[in-house]
Amino acid sequence: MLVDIVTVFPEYFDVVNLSLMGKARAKGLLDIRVRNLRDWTHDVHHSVDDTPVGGGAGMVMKPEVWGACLDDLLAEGPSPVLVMPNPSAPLFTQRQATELSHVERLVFGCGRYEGYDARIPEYYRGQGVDVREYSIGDYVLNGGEVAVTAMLEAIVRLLPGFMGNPESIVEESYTGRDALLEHRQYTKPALWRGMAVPDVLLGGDHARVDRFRRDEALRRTSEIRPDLIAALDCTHLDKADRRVLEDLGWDVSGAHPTRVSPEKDR
Ligand code: JDH
Repeated sequence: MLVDIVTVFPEYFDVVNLSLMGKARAKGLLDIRVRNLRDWTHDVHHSVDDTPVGGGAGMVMKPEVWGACLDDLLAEGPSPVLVMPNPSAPLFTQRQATELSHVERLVFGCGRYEGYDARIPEYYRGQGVDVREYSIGDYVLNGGEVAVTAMLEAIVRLLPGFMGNPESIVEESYTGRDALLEHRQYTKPALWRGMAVPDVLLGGDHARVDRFRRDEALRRTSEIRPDLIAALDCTHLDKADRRVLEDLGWDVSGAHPTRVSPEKDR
């Protein structure tokens, strides 16, 4: 996979040389090129931003500099997917990570200030480029760099041959048949500071262990992420699953689980 990252803080991406991403690069699975957006400026101040048209606080990234940069990058290699983090875009999820792990080339554009001129993604879409704007979560960052780092790590760990993953490890939480939070995990010792590991996990009965973990996953997901329960396909639930969910106040007779009664009534 070939990755270009455009940023006004290229040093920020020294992090991609470390740890697992560094290993993927060393293995030849990944080639990351970090570009300084200011290299495409022509004025003495190397400015990349200007005041917002229509007024308002802060500055907005100018389209001309981005245009010059992206034209050059697009002319270079295979046609990429262009990813631009944006706090007001749809959420980046495991689905997007999986999808993007299959592309040959990615170009990430990191905005700063109050964001970038809206015509940048619009222009490249008009040129036939697959442009994706995503947010990594409902909190405010100062720019796209942290978002690109998170997206890239989520994508790169899915590459075949990365982390010793055989063909795909795509069957993980948030994708696949059941998108549940995981059960809690324990290691030795069985008793630590007076706190015991659940007995069933020490018993060696694999069927009981599996059921215990599945029940816990359902209970914890219902409590912490009821949205994930509501998105489950009921046809994928076994008898024991249905019982657990019904005990937790879900109706599992439809296509997807629904709350039997509002939370406040239970
Ligand atoms: C890219 C610049 C800084 C900060 C205005 C927007 C209230 C606009 N999950 C994520 N959070 N933040 C980003 C992100 C932030 C960025 C850029 C991504 C480029 N910035 C910036 C504040 C605003 N703000 C949210 N509204 C609810 C007003 C830009 C991100 C991602 N991905």
